[in-house]
Amino acid sequence: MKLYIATPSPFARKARVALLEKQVPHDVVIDNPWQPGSQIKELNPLAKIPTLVLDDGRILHDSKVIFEYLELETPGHLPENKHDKIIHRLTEVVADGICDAVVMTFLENQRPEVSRSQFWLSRQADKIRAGVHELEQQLLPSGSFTVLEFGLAEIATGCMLGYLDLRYPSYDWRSDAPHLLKLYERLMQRASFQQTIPAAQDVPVNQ
Ligand SMILES: N[C@@H](CCC(=O)N[C@@H](CS)C(=O)NCC(=O)O)C(=O)O
Repeated sequence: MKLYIATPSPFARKARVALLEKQVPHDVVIDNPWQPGSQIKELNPLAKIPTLVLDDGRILHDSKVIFEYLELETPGHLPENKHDKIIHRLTEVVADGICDAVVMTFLENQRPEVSRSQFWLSRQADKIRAGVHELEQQLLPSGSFTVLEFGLAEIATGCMLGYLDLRYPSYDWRSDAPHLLKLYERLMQRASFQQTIPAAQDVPVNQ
C-alpha cells in the first residue's frame, strides 16, 4: 500500500505511526497539497493528506478512517473495554481539534498582517490551550490515558505535541503540561515517532 503524506502533517503522522507500529509494509509518497503539482486531488475529492491507496486499488482518506482500517486488519491499539475505547476516541478528537486550530492559525498568519483576523486567531489560541489543559488532566499517573500503555490516544496526542513544536512554537506547552511532557518523552523513544519527526513544507501566501 501507499500512504500519501505531507511532511508537517500531524494527521499523516498518525497514519505513519500506526503503519510502523503494526509493521504493515507500505511506501510513503511525499506530496504537498498546497502546490499546483500535487497528485492528491486525483485520489481524494477533498484533496487532503493523509490518503492511503491499498494494494487492491481502494482509496481511504482521513486519518481516523485510515486508523480504523488498520486497526480492523491488525488490532492492538484500541482497548477491548467499551469505556476505555471511547476515552481513546475522545482523546483523538481533542488532539486532532488542537491540530486543526494550529493549521487555521498557521494559515491565517500566512496572510498579510493587515488582513489577519485577531478575533479568529484568539479563538484558535483558546482552543489550543484549552485542549492541551484537558489532555493534561485526562492523563493517568501512569502517563497513559487508559490501562493500555500505547494506543490511539497516545499516538494522536504525541503527533499533536510534535506539531505544536513545529507550527506553534510560541506556546510553551511543556511548562503548562508536565504530564504530557513525560508522555511525549516516552513516545519519542519509539522508532515510529523518531522516524516520523515533522518537517516544514512551503505553503503559498494566503490572501
Ligand atoms: N480530518 C483530516 C484532516 C486532514 C488535513 O487537514 N490535512 C491537511 C494537511 S495537515 C491537508 O491536506 N490540507 C490541504 C487542504 O486543506 O487543502 C484527517 O484527520 O486526516
